[in-house]
Amino acid sequence: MVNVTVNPLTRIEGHLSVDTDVDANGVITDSRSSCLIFRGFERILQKQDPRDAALLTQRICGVCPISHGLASTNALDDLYGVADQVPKDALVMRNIFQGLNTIASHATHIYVLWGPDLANPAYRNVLATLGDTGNAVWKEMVGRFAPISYKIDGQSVPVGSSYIAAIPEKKRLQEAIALIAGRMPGSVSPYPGGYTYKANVGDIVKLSSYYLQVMDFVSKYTLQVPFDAWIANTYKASSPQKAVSFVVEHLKGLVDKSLTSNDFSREAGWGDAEFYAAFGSELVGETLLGLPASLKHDKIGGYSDPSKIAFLAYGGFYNTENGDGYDPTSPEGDRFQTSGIVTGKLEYQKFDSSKITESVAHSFYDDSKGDLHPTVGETIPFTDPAKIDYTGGSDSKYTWDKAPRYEGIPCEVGPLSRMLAMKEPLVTGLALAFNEKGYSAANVYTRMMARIQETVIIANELLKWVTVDYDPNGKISVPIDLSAAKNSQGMGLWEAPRGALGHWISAGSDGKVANYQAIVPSSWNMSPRDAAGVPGPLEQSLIGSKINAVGNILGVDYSNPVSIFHIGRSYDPCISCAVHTIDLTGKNAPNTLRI
Ligand code: NFE
Repeated sequence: MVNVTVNPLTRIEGHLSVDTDVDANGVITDSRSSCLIFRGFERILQKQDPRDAALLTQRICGVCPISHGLASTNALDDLYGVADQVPKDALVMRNIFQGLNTIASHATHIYVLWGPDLANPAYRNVLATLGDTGNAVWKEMVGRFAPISYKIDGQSVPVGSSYIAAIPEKKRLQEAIALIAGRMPGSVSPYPGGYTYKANVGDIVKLSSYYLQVMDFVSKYTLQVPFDAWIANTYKASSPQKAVSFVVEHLKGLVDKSLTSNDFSREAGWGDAEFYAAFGSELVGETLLGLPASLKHDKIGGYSDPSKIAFLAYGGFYNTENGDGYDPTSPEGDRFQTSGIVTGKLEYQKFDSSKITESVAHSFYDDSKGDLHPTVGETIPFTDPAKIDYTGGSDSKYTWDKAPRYEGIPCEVGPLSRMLAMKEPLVTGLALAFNEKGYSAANVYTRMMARIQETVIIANELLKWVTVDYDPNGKISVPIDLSAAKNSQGMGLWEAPRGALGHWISAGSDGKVANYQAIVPSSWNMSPRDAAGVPGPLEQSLIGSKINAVGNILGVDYSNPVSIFHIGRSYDPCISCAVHTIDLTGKNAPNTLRI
């Protein structure tokens, strides 16, 4: 057994250590996910004016401040008892605000954070089985995704084209957000009872122009078919099977073109042969696309035991067809992206927020009260350094992340869970196809496809929110009664780019914050073992995967565990969010952490 630790896992937000035990065949037999920063926002919020929570929680993270601002605003709408009165136009503005952030976050992740792994030198060896064509494919991957310039065969290849293109795209989207939110990050526009800025006709015209540029980027770098055709044949397809067939036929054409014509000069994106060559699972690569069997791999980032995992979505974006007001408990139908629980076997259940608990048995917190619902949750750092133990054993404490559970089950959250919960045809079709063949419905491939598909869907809805649903002459807020906060509670359920985000607030008899708990997407995905010893989603998805899984032909290279990179990054982790300080010693390696 060899211990392979990736610490820190880079190109994510914050400090995550991924620690694995790997056997002689390169198969991961055990894993630990350690979030090595502590930030203490939940404690900072105590005794504050509740209204400041929507501003302060945006400082949890510079990537998804809007999500924290809106989750907090939802909790405040509930606390002040005005959720059922928030005007429709304020809800539309909040949707536009979040939609722009989600697209910016996904574009950054796909092209700047995750994509560069496709330029890993290991792929040159994999693709060498395709001879000159394979080498050409690898050069294209480097040319597309490399974050630094490379030399290939003595020739310099500049920094990747899609990597470079995504950066100004993010800048443009940040500008669009600032247009309707004053600034980004750290906006003052989400406010209980509504939204503080009423976009005017000029803003709508400018937002439409930003939108057209986003569409151009998505069509050119991601889809390679006209946007409307993609929407009609996937998102609006009459069945999951039809959506999958459309994409498979599209891919076959691209694979044929790439592998036969040796034409790699296209400005292309994720629909390309190389993505599927690199990620050619038996289903997608070999069975559907006819790629060589040597490119098959068994499992990258899937779950071995479907009874120990579920997919959770709280529901994102208000359903503006419902008019004014919304339900803070997020029942199905209240949100554009519906709430729901999908089991590891793809069975659907209704979501019930009372079933959420957090365990801190293996986290650096006082665990004397056992598992707690977030309305009574605590964030009390433990004080016994002797308990620090990164082995993952039954008494070990190895992370600042807590372990959220739904009815005791670890849950994956994020685009894949959202697409499954809303029964989006393409992603549902892919998940069903994997499931039917005995593979985990969730893996690196379906996670990334879900993120791409969600970008397209939100871009589609964004235009409707901006040009159809929003009325610049409408009402943008209702007043709140500050005394209503006294001895009141609020729950804000929302969807951040990385998944289900919940804020829970309780105010005391003085109307000030008595308790505040945030359970964020990366708390779920990066969670450690719980009191029952069940590993979190990232930990489970690593166990059973090969560190050099791609193609089964890499051999075992402990020094370049490329699939740990792919799997870890496929969740788009954000540790700043998950733990909401830094280690007081300033040293973050596991065996040097002291408090
Ligand atoms: Ni810091 Fe966040 C998002 C939230 S984290 S990026 O999206 O909430 O998992």
